[in-house]
Amino acid sequence: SGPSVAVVGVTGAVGQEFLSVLSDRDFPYRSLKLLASKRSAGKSISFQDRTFTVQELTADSFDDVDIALFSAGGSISKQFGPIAADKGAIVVDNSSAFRMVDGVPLVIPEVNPEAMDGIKVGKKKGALIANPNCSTIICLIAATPLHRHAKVTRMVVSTYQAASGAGAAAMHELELQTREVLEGKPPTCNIFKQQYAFNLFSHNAPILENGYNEEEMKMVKETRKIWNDMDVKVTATCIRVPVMRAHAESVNLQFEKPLDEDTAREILKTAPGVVVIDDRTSNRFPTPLEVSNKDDVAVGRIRRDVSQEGNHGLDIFVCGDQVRKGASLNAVQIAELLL
Ligand code: 11C
Repeated sequence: SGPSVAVVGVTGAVGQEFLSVLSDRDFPYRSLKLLASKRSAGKSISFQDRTFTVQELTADSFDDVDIALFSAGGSISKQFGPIAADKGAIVVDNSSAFRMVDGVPLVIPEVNPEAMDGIKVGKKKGALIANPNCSTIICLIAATPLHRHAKVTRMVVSTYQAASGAGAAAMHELELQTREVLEGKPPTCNIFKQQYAFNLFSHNAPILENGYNEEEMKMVKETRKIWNDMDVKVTATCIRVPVMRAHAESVNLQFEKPLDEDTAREILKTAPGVVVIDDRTSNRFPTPLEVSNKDDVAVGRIRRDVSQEGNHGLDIFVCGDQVRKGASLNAVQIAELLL
């Protein structure tokens, strides 16, 4: 019993993690279709004691599919997402293709599940639901409980983003370059146009006319949509760091109402999807390694912003697994809400 599920882009880093998360969470399904490009069609994938053959993604792939989890890039989503939805599938799309489209819910289950009210498997009605950008998810998992308490008026984010955000090939390139540099060889630069190992650089997303890159503007626009607050001021600087699979973010928050750091810490301790690691005595705070392969987003360095009057500002430091909560876990949690 359960819905019939399709995974689109199953051979990618997020696609593979979709399978792990479905299994870890015992997601109920009646049937499972693994879809990818022609290049990967025919490959065998073992999953839950069965061997599946990867099928080529075509317009006919979605007959009788209830839930389609997409992570094959924006252009595949644009091409096949609407086809799947027309055929009655509920598409949970991990790309940026539909996030800012009016009427497409942009959902973090712990934050705004109400945005997808009325969309359910069994209604025989397809839909598109967008998974936010990983940096936005990881930031808002921590910032939202504080926002609910004291209303964020301005948020300043600086990110330290892992290789996984640019896909499995970028993770491979980081590993390869690290070896090459240690061996005194010139680093192979295929995915990024500059040395990544032992370095960091501005996020590789295209730079826009206002000087921000697309990744930064995603944080601005997606936060407004998810919080349903067009007035919240958000600015971001996004940086790629040589870390494998978890993003870190420094988040400065300005509040309408006062919120002291002890109250903030208590709020975060009971917030869904959050674990607080904030031990000043032993200088133990969240790290990307510690949250890798974990579901929860870790929050620490919780402190009053001394540049602001009274208790109207806080600084926090957040780490979350980009492949998991930043992408696949969030999408599977959305799928769970559809049942
Ligand atoms: C990164 N967030 O870490 C990006 C990748 O809009 O889904 C994912 C881009 C997106 O590089």
